[in-house]
Amino acid sequence: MKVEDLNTGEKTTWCPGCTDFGILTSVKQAITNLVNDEKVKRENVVGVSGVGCFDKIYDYLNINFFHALHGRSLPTMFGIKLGNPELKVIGFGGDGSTYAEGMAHVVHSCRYNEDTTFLVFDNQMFSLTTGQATPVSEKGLVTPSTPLGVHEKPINPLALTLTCGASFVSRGFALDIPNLTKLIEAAVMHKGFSFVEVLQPCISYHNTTQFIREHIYKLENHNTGNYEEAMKKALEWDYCQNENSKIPAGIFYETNKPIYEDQWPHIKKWHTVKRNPDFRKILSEFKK
Ligand SMILES: Cc1ncc(C[n+]2csc(CCOP(=O)(O)OP(=O)(O)O)c2C)c(N)n1
Ligand code: SF4
Repeated sequence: MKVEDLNTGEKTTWCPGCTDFGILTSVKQAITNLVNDEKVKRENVVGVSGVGCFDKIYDYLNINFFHALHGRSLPTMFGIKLGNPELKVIGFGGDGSTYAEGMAHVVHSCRYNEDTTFLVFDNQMFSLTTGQATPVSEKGLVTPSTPLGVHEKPINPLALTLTCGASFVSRGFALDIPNLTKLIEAAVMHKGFSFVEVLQPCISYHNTTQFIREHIYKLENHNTGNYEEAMKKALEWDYCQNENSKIPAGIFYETNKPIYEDQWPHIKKWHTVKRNPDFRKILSEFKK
């Protein structure tokens, strides 16, 4: 399989130069590598996205795809996985929709540890709606929704997902395609809930490209099995733009623990059972 086989031919409507293109390229390369290495079957890959600039990836990626509601990628991914545990589910979210409207789902996907992969395109901004502050926007940021500046400290999604029990916690950068590709491959192959934060500067409303380039560094000699070390690294950057900020990238934490599907063996057979539901009867019950 070639990377180009994943093209859809759709015209892209992201702003020219948007760093979302870097994530799209990495996702395509990662899927191609996994399929060619026979680790994943292409027909078993299912993408899920919500609503935001990031979500347009479903138009540009030629795989099975479900376009869910704003902030609801995670429960949709969970439902697809439960419906057919043989599928490799890769979900996409924006920081706004994920940590504002959809926050509760983050907590529970980490707890359930279902075997899915979730990429958050983190531009610290609600970009599609022209640049309002999100729960990860830095303190003091002036936007149309925060004319006096953001008052609260940003949440730290890596510390949060670690706390909630995610078994794979990582951070990549949209403009570092080789490392992001490797990270996505590792996340997809990890058995359990894989959380991938992708720093994705929005060049139109919140251009942090230079800041991230200057402060990001690759995690090396880091013990990914050590929870305390992972938490220490997660807290190293507070999502604000300080001169002395250090932004670690790579796999922070990876551990094996029971996945949701394995605790309920009977669900593994659900998708093989032939059902013939009487939809008229079901609908009539709701009309009562
Ligand atoms: C429940 C609900 N709330 C708000 C919106 C409006 N809305 C659509 S896209 C969007 C911004 C998305 O921001 P984010 O998830 O960070 O993705 P980005 O556009 O930055 O990629 C908002 C607020 C909506 N569609 N549905
Ligand atoms: S608004 Fe920002 S995130 Fe959206 S397409 Fe343009 S540059 Fe990309």
